[in-house]
Amino acid sequence: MVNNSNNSNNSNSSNVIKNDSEIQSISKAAALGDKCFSYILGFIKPGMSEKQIAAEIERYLFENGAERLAFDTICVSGVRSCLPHGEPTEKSVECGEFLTLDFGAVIDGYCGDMTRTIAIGSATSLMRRIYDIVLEAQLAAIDMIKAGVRCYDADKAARDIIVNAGYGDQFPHGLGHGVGTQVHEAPTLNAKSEEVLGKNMVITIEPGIYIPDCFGVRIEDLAIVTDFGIINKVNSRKDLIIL
Ligand SMILES: [Mn+2]
Repeated sequence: MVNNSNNSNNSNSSNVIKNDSEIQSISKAAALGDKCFSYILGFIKPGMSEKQIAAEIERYLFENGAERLAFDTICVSGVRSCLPHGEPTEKSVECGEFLTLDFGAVIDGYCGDMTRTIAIGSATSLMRRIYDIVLEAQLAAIDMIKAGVRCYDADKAARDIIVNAGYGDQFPHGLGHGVGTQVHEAPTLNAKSEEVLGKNMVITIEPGIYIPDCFGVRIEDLAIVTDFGIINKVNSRKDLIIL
C-alpha cells in the first residue's frame, strides 16, 4: 500500500510493459519478500513493538540483498491495522490483535511489494470473517485477471465480494497498481480506471477492509499479467496465520 499521491507520472517510472530482465529483477525482489515474511513469522513475539518488528524486516531485507527499501515498511497492529498507510510506532503487538505487514525490497533497481495480515495468539469470529472476505476478494481478482481485462473490471471482481458482504465502505482504496523501478506506477487498478491490462505488466492485487476503531485486513500479491492469467510472484501462505 502506498499513497496515491505519488509517482504514476514520475519520469523515473519504468515502461508499463516489462521486459524479461525487468521481470526477473521484480521476481527476485518478490522472492526476497517471501523469504523475509517466512523469517519474520519466527521472529514476532507478543509484546514486541511495531517499530521493532519493522526494523527487523528492514534489517533482514538489507542483509539478504536489498539495495534499498521500495517504501517505508508498514507494520500496524490492533486498532492501528485499520490505517492503510500507518507507520510503525512504539505500540506493542498483543495477543488477540491483527498485525499487518506491508514491505518491499529493491533489487537490480526494481521493487517488491507484498502485504500479509496475521493474527497474534487468537482471532475472534469477526476477525476470521473479515479475513475470509478479503481473501475471497483477492482470489476472485486473481482468478479473472489476464491480458485484455480492464482495470475497473479487475477492481470490481474483488470489490463486488466486499460490497456484497456489507463492507464496501470499508474498502477505501483501489485494488492495486503497477510496480517497476517505482513501487507505484501505471497501470492504476481502481473502480474508475479504464486502462486495459496487457501481457507483462506487473501489478499488485491488494484488497483490504478497514473497520474504524477495530482492525483492518489487507492481502497483497505481486503478479505478472499474461495472456492466460497471472504468474503470482508472491508465494507466502494466505490462510489466516495465528502466531
Ligand atoms: Mn502495494
